Amino acid sequence: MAEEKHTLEQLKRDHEALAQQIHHHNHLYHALDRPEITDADYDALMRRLLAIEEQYPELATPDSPSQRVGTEPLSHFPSATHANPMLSLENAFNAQDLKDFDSRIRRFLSYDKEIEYLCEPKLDGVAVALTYEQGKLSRGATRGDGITGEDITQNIRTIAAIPLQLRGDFPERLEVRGEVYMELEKFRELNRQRRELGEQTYANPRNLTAGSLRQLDSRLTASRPLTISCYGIGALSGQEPTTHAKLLDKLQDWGFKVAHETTRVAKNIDEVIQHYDALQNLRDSLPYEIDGMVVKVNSRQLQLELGEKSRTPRWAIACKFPARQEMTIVESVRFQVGRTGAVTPVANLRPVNISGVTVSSASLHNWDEIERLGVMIGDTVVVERAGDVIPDIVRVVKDQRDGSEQIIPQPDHCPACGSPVVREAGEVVPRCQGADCPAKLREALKHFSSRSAMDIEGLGERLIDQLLQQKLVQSLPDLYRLTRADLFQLERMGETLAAKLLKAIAASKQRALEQFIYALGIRHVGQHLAKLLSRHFGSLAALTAADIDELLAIHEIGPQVAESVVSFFRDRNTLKLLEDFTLLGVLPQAQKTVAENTNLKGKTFVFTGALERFSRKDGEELVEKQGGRASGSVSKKTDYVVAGPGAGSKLEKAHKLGIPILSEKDFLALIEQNSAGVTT
Ligand code: I6G
Repeated sequence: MAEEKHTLEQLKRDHEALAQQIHHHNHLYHALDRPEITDADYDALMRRLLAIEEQYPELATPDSPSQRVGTEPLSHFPSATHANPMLSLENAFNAQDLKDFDSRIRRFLSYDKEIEYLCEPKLDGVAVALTYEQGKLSRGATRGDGITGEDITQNIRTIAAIPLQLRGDFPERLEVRGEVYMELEKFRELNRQRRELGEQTYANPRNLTAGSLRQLDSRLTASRPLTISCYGIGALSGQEPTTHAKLLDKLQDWGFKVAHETTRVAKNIDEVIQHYDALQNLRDSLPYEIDGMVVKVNSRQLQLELGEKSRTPRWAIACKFPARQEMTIVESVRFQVGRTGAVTPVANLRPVNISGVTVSSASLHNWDEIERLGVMIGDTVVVERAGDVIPDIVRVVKDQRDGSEQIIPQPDHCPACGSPVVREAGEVVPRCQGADCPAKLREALKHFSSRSAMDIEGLGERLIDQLLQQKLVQSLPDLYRLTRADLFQLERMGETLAAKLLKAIAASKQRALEQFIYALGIRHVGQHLAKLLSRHFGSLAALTAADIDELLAIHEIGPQVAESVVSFFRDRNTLKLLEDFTLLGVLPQAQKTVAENTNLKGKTFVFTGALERFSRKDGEELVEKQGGRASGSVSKKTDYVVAGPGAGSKLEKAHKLGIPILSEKDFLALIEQNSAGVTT
């Protein structure tokens, strides 16, 4: 009994230490953008924490970093009344509006000195209010109508940049306000993956953020790369900072992410106008979408004197940027074939300049979207640049029609290989059925060599096109058959470049299993699920052999993904592909768990009874791989006994000594949690 208590106390301490470490690294990575450890080391810390919580679920408290992964779905969101209303902002559109704002303020205050302002970017996201009690996140709510929003705490907890526990000398009670958003690069990557899969792409990062926050299943929210920028408070116990700039510094000290890099103090309204122009020039190079600049009186004292009107503070204004929309004409429509054969329509536009960028094509997404817009060839349309690299058609200007417009046809043959295309029930796009479609192969190669997949440096679109033209590559494994002599046939290919490319191709043979799974381009399996599958199965062989039930048993995997994975690995072409890869030495590496980072480290295991699910030797090997010890006899030093049917005296002795007894299943679960991804 004493031993068991000792183990529990120790695990609690380990858990606390791990949670603190994870919170710390989370903060460095997500709030400060200054990581100090690798992703793999971070994952290892998380796995150790999860393994402890698996054994002692009571340790999975709401402020545990494990809560970032989401929990059971809700039936609805409870309503959440704000302690103080979440106000909106008045709008300004130009320098004159800003000057008028300054004059109004000075008149109201009868102030003849210059007013200092703080200029902040207005991120295009979703406003939330985060409540902290005794430093712990207790509620996350949407703005709603400003008085009452929705309680989305479960979803808020999944956002890594939102602290679950405050740092430093935080106040007893605090309500922070901020904008949840998605970085453009993350948004584009998601859309790129969806486009390849022939799935409906998202219109802009804001809509995707709003949709992600409104998921009743927080596990889905957890899979979306959301982040936050905090800009104010709704309530604060204790002393308030004297300026808004100091408040932002405080927020950062307490662990929140603030948009420091684009926030400026302005001595007077003329400087505000300069910042507005400068920020507008920066707009296209920022990693997130902004739709304006928020100007606030910096002094908290003056803010209090100015107070608020019915729904807006007098001391702040949002100076909007012009919408990035223009009108142009759809001249024709072309069809693109993706990696999975999805045929998607793209509008060729009469070139138009939208805030400094010439736009000559727009995504039409699919035929549902064409129908929704009612767009035809020859139509005048409003086009918007809104986050995605490919602009969107917002609407058709129907009163510009003269009757010459033509319906956009749905192709019945693949524009690349001429094979029939079929649109299956429930699908929004038709797909090319050709097994040897060059367009599919081109896209598959692009995907396979991309950074998140096999990361083959130097193998870009241009080179892929050359390799295909010369018929040097006719399948994915062909990449690993390329020789120097082959490459020399290509235009502008010298000794150095060829050597570099061959080296990069060879290096990719050892990529992580999760990258390889992603690179295979299994339908519905993006980076996140590839990682999950890699962790769960640990080897390609195990994944290939998995059946639907095994896949469905994995948290986050539903019938659509399970069926897609099974049918992919049952396909004869896939088996041939995998065989070729193996013969060519492409041996993806499951992530090795560092023995130091497991909670089996230093623990002694005894196996007894008839083991049915693995041999004793395998069990002992697993323990040793994780830094533990296997022993043949039970003593006070034994930490766990793994008992199968028919266990006798060893089990009895373990009971007497109060040693935890694990079934084979418990043991496997412990190993699974602990070693997700260990090569066995
Ligand atoms: O909706 C908002 C976005 C950004 C804001 C805001 C903001 O500051 C950067 N600030 C205030 C004071 C309010 N709404 C009410």
